[in-house]
Amino acid sequence: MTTIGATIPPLPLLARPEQHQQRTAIIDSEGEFTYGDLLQSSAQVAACLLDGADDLRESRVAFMTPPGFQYAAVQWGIWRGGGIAVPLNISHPRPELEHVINDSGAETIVAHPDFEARLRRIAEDLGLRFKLTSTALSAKETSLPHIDGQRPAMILYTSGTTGKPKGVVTTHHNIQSQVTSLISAWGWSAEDRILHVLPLHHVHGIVNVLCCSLWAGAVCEMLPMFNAESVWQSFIERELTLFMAVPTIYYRLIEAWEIASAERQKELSRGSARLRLMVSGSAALPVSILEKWRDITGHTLLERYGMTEGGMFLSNPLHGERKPGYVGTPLPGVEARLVDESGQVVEPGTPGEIQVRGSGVFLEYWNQPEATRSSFRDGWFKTGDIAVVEEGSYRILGRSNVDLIKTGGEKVFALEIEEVVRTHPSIRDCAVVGVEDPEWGESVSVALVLEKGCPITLDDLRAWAKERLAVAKVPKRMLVLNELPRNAMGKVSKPEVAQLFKQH
Ligand code: MCA
Ligand code: AMP
Repeated sequence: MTTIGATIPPLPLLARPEQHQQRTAIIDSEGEFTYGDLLQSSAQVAACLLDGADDLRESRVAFMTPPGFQYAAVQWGIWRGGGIAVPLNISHPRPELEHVINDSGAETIVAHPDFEARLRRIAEDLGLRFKLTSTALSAKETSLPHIDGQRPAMILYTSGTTGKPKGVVTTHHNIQSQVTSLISAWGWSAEDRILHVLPLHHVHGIVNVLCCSLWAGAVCEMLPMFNAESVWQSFIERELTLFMAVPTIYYRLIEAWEIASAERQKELSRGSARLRLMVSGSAALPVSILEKWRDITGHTLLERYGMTEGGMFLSNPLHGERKPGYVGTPLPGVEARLVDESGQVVEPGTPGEIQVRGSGVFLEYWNQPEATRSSFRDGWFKTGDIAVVEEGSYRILGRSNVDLIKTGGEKVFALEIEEVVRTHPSIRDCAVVGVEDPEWGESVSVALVLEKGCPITLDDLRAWAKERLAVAKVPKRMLVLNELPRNAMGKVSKPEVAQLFKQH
């Protein structure tokens, strides 16, 4: 593709490619694309979405593409047209997709032809405008609106402590702050080349990897999905400098290294040692994984801590000691404090809830003013994570809500899963807990009380649940009980349920 003079937008993230039009921005399974290609294609997507209008005026556009150049072209096209980007999870079953599309009030769905069958149907049923990426990417360019950085840019769905996942709204300025903080903390430059293996509906994959890479003028090499062998092969074959992933991915990479021959192990280790930085986050990094990875690759993983509601908050240093089991100190542009239950800042060495503020912190939960209000105190965002500061570095101790589970880097809410599982005709009652797991961090585990004469296997339950719930929410372990353990108030005792799983 060649650039045919796309209008350069004033938003800093989208304007930066002007400096390196001819340089490679993205490499994916379909080929290599320059920053000029990205400017041109995103202008075409914007023109297609505008369809004669002068501004999308914050209309929500839900979109689904495989990881690759088209994802970035659509995301930027939505932004350049004045819309709000709502990325869809490619592995979601229909009910989860419908929740995101309905809740965000999306008026348009954009889909890569690979996903046409699933999404055209939903668009027709819900009466929404439907566009294929193949159509959008061949539209004729038009003039594009001026976009103010205060305008909402993106809605990402995240499980919270009530109900179904909530839409987290970030503005262009929020995203820019999240990006520039990491660019300076982790020393990004145009010389970087990052391997992208993460899903593109979370901050980790969208902001930390894709947007930072594009801001820096670096090269982002996108694999169609995570696969341990492909990642190791890329470490050997490609001239990579950066890699970022969740602990489960490092666990899988270690597993693959361990079953390789001694000769192959040496080759894999040499390949990975050439990178300049490897980062872990989205869930606690077990010290055992950090140590094993150091033995294999020579890299001490840089662990950092963040949240959909504000990007990255705390990080170990790029230069200097990375303390195993700790998530470091506030990133540039982030203020953090620990607070007790009465709202007082705790004494050093005392555990408290992490609260943060800064220009990267989100605008609001979409259409949920009460949830937005109650998640802030005096301008500080309440993360719900409990930590302690020791020798200047934060150590995460857990979460204030036991019903939030982190599995493979995905946050899921036990009560939401229970509500769905209870609708199974063979199930009278259930309780979902997260049980410590070396691969997944925590694994979603369900204790069931069955209707009389209605046996059910874990395979049956998983197959049934996969049609209704995101893969991460589908229970991995199951226990059948005569009744659920309850406390004196009659409330299900989750610690006792978790204990029963440990005993089994
Ligand atoms: C897949 N499965 C899962 C998960 N993912 N089960 C529990 N938790 C999960 N996260 C299911 C599959 O459906 C499959 O079921 C079985 O587990 C094994 O599938 P497999 O193909 O081996 O797994 P995978 O597809 O390779 O996925 C594992 C993964 C993936 C690569 C670790 O979960 C992943 O990409 N996680 C990263 C999520 C992430 O980016 N989180 C960031 C959000 P069956 O065997 O029945 O078919 S947090 C965030 O953004 C904040 C800001 C932050 O701090 O970063
Ligand atoms: P999400 O809401 O999916 O963005 O997940 C954010 C949550 O992931 C945080 O509130 C933490 O509970 C957890 N998290 C992210 N990074 C880390 C980390 N390095 N250590 C422990 N927990 C983490």
